[in-house]
Amino acid sequence: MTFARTTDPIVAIATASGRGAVGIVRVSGARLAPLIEAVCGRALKPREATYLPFRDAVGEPVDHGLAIHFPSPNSFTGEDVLELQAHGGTVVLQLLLARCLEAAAEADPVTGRPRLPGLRVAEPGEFSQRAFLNGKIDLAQAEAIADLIDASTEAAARSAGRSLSGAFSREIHTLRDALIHLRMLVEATLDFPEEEIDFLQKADAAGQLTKLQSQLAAVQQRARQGALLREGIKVVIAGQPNAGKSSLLNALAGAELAIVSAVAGTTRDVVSQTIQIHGVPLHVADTAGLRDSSDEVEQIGVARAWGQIESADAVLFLHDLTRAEQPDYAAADAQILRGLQGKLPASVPVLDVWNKQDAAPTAAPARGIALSAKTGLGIEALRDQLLAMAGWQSVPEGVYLARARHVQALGKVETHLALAASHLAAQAQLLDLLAEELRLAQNALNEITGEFGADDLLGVIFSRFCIGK
Ligand SMILES: Nc1nc2c(ncn2[C@@H]2O[C@H](COP(=O)(O)OP(=O)(O)OP(=O)(O)O)[C@@H](O)[C@H]2O)c(=O)[nH]1
Ligand SMILES: [Mg+2]
Repeated sequence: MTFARTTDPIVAIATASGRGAVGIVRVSGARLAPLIEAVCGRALKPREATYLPFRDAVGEPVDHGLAIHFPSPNSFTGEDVLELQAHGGTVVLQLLLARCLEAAAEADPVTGRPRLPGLRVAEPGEFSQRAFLNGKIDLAQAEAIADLIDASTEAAARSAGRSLSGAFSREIHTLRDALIHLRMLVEATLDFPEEEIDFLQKADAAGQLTKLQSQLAAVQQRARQGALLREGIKVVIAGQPNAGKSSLLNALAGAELAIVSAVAGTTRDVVSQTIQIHGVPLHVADTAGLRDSSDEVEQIGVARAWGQIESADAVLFLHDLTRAEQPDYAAADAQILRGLQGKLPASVPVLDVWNKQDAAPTAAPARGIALSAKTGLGIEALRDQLLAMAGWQSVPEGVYLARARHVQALGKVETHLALAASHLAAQAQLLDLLAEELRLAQNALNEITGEFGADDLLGVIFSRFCIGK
């Protein structure tokens, strides 16, 4: 969708496709009264549900249901909105949608002009886009709507709800207000250069900036947690054949997803499953055992395993404790470790997991954790470790769902504030540069709530919405 600030009236089926008890057709635009008259056969009281037949062109009922009129500006989009709640069949809703389009084009008996000129089917996200453009919600809230719909865990849904209610936006506004205050101070000083040092010192500009930085750090932490809830991380289980990788995936998932057998080289294809730990989605991939093989299919499996490892956010390097002390086993593990170190950036954690503790006579080596995929011993400890590897910390005040975009923008603010601090601390107090960094910091903050921003950015965000939202 290209981002156009059109005000054409729009219509869409707002509920999911398929069969359901109730389905909703939603219309938004200016002055819907003539359309309402045609489809509902009467005027509607504002914000009151009325049970009536929806009428076709000759007045025959298409369906019976509830009609609600939300006159502008007290509606989701800020425009006039009509909601028709009909029976939730695909055909019924399509008929109703078609009827709205048809009625819009019909000549109004009073004016002789179309009842609702230009009514068209909405683009994905266009209702939310209008809500944003009409100041009903800010950009972070609009994104939270999509995130709430897409949420795959309860924790994600709760934090999306928190963002939607404006908790995240309020924190951004608090930061912005503090930043504006500081900017005014600096800009004022620029106008009276002879007093500059004294003035900024008296107002404790440095103290204000430090406080702003620590407030930002707190918001960044919660936003990072929110992004984690939304996106999760990818965990790859790797190791030699027979180490128990498939058994571990099954133990983590609590289901027999991957084939387990005593035959080395059982797993060929990657088997992936998303599990939740405290609401954080972890996308866990079981891979083929890593070894040189002359079997063509196994070779492909091993190549796929390395492909998975390269895209991992964290790796569980599995070892068989019952064989760990055998020299050739240790040598093969050492070779795999070199491979891991060669392919993974330093930021990707690799956890050594010593499996088959139930059957192992020896104590586990000091690094990593020991467990038994078979008995479940140590699996809870692994879950906690996985959360820590994902960077999860439970934060006291609750997380709001954030996106990678928000985390990036906050990172930009951080950079500009750090530069501002260095200009302020410099002997000569580089006030012009200081002012500029503060301005850039504020721009980055505004990107989050969309108080201003490039139109193409808005287009990208809203086009990922579903139609009718
Ligand atoms: N005693 C014991 N046996 C285990 C444990 N975990 C796995 N095994 C056994 O080890 C063998 C290999 O297990 P898998 O889970 O198939 O191992 P894998 O690493 O997926 O093997 P490949 O797919 O061939 O690479 C099976 O016979 C399992 O029953 C464990 O914790 N304790
Ligand atoms: Mg396997």
